[in-house]
Amino acid sequence: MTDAPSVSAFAKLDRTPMSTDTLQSDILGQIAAASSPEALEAVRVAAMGKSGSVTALLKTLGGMTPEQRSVEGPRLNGLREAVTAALAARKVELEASALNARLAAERQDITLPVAPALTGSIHPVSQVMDELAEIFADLGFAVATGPEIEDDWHNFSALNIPETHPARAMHDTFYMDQSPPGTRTLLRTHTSPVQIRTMMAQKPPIRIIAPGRVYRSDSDATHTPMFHQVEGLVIDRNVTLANLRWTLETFIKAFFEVDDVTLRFRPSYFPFTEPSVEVDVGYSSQTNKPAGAGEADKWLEVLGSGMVHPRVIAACGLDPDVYQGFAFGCGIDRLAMLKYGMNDLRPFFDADLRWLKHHGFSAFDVPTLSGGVSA
Ligand code: 2U9
Repeated sequence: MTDAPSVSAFAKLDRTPMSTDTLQSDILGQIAAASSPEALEAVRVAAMGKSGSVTALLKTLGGMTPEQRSVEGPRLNGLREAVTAALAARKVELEASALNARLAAERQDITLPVAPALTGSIHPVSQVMDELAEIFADLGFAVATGPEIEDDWHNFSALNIPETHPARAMHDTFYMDQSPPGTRTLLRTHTSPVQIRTMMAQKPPIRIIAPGRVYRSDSDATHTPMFHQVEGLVIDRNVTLANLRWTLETFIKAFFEVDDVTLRFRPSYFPFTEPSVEVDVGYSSQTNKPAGAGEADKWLEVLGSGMVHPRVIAACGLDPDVYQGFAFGCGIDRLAMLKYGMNDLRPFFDADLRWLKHHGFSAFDVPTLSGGVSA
């Protein structure tokens, strides 16, 4: 049963054209005077709500004669539209002034000196980078760096990844321009171009690690579009897979600070190494740390590696019959997660002080091998 007002209800409202105009200007005045979203909502309910003044008038249309309706319909709809538009416009104004008030209240002068309570800590990624540099320095490796904006050739072609190679698609590359393949610039997808540049600029023996930011178009709990990698390269005469194995074993023991760590070397494939080897670490779900044969109950992949492909050595202008080498690569963020028991990659880049307070390191905690790298 509907309760459409009758003509008499319409009559009872004693509506004249003047009273509609008065009502409209009265409501518009109330809207303009509303100084908060709550006050505006009260005006809206009083006018347009179920028992609102405008709603009551609109209901009278149902009881009118066609002649009355043809006159009153457009007038009342005009009233409704004017009130609706004024409500929407005032809402936008109130929201904008609330935002401005909040921005003014929360204004920070970033040129002021940092308050003692906010003094920073070392980010876990920086801590791990320092630990890596310390461990590899002890093994005779220098730290090498290079540009983050690279070209096709240094990022792909020199690494035996030709234009048609599926690895180019696999890397989800961020290209910087639309130039033809071969001359395009891109955000480096790995730190390998640093090793290419080093091989082209220095004579062997070469022993370097290349830590730094890399970029791939990928995002979920374990992937971020920017992440950190460390890669290592050794080039000399008479370098063998045994040298690779010893180096990685020594590194992993020092990094995880576990002497009897168990490692598994699995055959794999990368275009830039042949043979290629992936390295898994035995892990204890009890301690959430790498463990010896007795306690480890699962394998976790930590590294990719292999003997540098002869074509890569030749691309850098060296004779692959004289020089060989090994290379390895791993995600620094992943190393930090494994070592310090974090399970989500995204907070690494949120700049959340609570997370940093929990996981950060004191600036005085400089990693040293003698003190234990993370002591
Ligand atoms: C040169 C020659 C060879 C570097 C290597 C890997 C294997 C590898 C991935 C691990 C996880 C990258 O962060 S990740 O996605 N890397 O598995 N990287 S060998 O090989 C090179 C590099 C440079 C001149």
